[in-house]
Amino acid sequence: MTEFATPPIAPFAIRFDAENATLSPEGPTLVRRMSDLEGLFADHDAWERAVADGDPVVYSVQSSPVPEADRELPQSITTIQPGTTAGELWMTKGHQHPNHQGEIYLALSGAGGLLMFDGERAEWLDMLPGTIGYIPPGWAHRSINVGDDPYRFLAVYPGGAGHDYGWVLEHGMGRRAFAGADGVDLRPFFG
Ligand code: M6P
Ligand code: ZN
Repeated sequence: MTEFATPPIAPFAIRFDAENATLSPEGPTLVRRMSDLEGLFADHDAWERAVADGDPVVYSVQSSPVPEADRELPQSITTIQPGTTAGELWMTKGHQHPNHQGEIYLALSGAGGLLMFDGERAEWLDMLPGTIGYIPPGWAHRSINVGDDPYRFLAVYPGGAGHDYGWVLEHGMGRRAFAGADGVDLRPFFG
């Protein structure tokens, strides 16, 4: 048997309920409201008004009980509500993995986009149910709801990957996604 400094958890089954987009047994659930997204929307005044006007839930992340620890492989289901703030589509905070590890997303329902940025290049993937979006090492990633219904996706990532949110605040995400007349309108991040 392999020896580990920190013993991994024992094998177990996780039930994925596709209709309700839940994992059971359940791990922690994270809820992010508008007030948790300071500095992320281009229009700061509009963000402030949205916080004052009910501080809506923008997205939630339900995890399985697999811990975020080295060598483990946690999963989570993220649900982003439909909406815009001064035209900018509702989105996750977005993060970089400090050790530049990869990650995969599987779109479950609704219509989304996966925006990735490596500091120079920006890439956009349309995420419709059944699409696996591959996030290569070194690409910061943000998910966006581009439709009128909640957008849900399953994420699987290395437990030691971490979440560097400061990287996104410092470098941006290359593009911003706005609701356009014919779908998503991708604009330069700064300016
Ligand atoms: C996915 C995974 C999680 C992440 C979540 C929300 O479920 O990538 O690790 O936490 O999306 O994204 P963020 O952390 O950028 O708010
Ligand atoms: Zn990640």
